[in-house]
Amino acid sequence: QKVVLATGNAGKVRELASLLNDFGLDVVAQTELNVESVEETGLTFVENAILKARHAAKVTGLPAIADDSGLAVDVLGGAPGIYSARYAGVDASDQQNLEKLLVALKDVPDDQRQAQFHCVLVYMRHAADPTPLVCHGSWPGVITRESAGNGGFGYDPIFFVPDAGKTAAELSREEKIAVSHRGQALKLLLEALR
Ligand code: ITT
Repeated sequence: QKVVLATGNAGKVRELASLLNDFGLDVVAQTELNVESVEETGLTFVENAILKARHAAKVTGLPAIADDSGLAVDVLGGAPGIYSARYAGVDASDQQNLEKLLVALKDVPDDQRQAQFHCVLVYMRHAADPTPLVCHGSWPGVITRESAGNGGFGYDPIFFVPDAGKTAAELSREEKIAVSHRGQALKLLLEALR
């Protein structure tokens, strides 16, 4: 079954595509099908994931999977949250977003730096699917004071995982997906699709 992966984020494609293929889907990234990114006007991860999946399904005529995700920092009241990709501006790089977060938390003591990653994965059979599959995963951690590690993407270098004793960017791809927000959402999605 051919499915479009409705994301322009190469980090998400790296973490999701091969596992979806192993499951038996024939995953094509939206960039390969010239699907443009859609404006994320929703106010929740769920709404934005549905917007992205619906758009890709409409343009390609294929079933679509979308990932909307972000980092919620407790002391910031859950920010940047759904705005994680645009935290330092509309065209901000991962590095700029991460640096802005370190500055925002500059005076926050070590015991108040808890955060959670969230990931919502949506599967839509077609653009008008009235019952999309919606799966959520979350992952707790602590925001560090400086970057460590080269793996992963986004905020991974400053997301310390207490159980692992290192940042998400210091985990291998396999180690990260086994415990991450995305890995948990993916597990639920594959169970629902089975
Ligand atoms: P698409 O909408 O095309 O999928 P995007 O990068 O715009 O790509 P989002 O709107 O879902 O995706 O934004 C996700 C943000 O959360 C982005 O800043 C990521 O860097 C960050 N993020 C999500 N999952 C992450 C992870 O596993 N590790 C580090 N950062 C992550």
